[in-house]
Amino acid sequence: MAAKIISGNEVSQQMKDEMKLEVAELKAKGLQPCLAVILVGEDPASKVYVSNKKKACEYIGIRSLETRLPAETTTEELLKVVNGYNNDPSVHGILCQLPLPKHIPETKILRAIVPEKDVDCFHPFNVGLISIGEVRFLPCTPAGCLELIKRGGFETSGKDVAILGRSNIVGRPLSNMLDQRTMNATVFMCHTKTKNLKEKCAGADIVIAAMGQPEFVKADMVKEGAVVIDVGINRVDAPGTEKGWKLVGDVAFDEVKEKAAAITPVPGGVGPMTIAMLMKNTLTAAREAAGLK
Ligand code: BQF
Repeated sequence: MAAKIISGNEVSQQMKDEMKLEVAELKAKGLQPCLAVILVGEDPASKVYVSNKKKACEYIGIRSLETRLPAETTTEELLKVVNGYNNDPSVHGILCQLPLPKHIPETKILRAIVPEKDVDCFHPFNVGLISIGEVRFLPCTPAGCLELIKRGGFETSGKDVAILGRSNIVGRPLSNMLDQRTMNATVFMCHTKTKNLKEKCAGADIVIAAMGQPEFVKADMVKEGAVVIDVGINRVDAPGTEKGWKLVGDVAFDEVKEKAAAITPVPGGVGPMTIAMLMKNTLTAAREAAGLK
């Protein structure tokens, strides 16, 4: 049985169309949602991500502001920019594109964004809210994974979920969300020191691969009929192609798709959903700032 391919391109497009209508309503009430993006340095992938975010804002009708700073920017200079946006009431969401240059402490910057505008949901206060099941902002990539499961027509309740990777950005918040009473999944977190990882994955109803290893998850690690969500974005050599490289996920797509009930592609899977969820958080921030709902 070949798997259903859950398209993040399609689902995110649908969400963006829904949000477009919502923004039109907010504008009619005199509210113009606004997202501020800070990019430090010249990382080419980061530039693409920032441009994806700006394009999504434009499509939906969210105003977007951008501050580009050189790689040599000091922590103090960056904090000034963050504070400027913190204190600007017309700005509802603020994000600082990661990764930051090595001399800038990420945690210090992420904690400087006021929690009310923390649309990436990286501030420890918002992370804490997630872990106690109080939802304001949703961490974008984890929420994107869950939305793909839901809109793909699959349940989490009573399911065993294997999460590969324990990053603060994906694996950890996902596990915090999935075992809440709203989702009712049983989670096992897998990482480099996990024993019998293959067997643990192969026992799961849902596998979420987020460890950043190209095509790590093979068919023998996946149960027949499982749902497989691929968070990985790895650039690998592809001799003979135009660019000389291609993007692959953390899942060996071609073999796993023959065994799974559903699988997300890379690109066009979780990636575009991350952007859609960021837009959703920005609307939440704007609504809450205006005292709506
Ligand atoms: C797609 C990100 C690692 C580190 C920092 C669409 C994106 C990616 C892929 C995108 C990501 C990854 C983002 C696709 C934002 C997701 O078509 O498959 C969109 O823009 N992302 C980021 O801002 O920072 C990252 C991954």
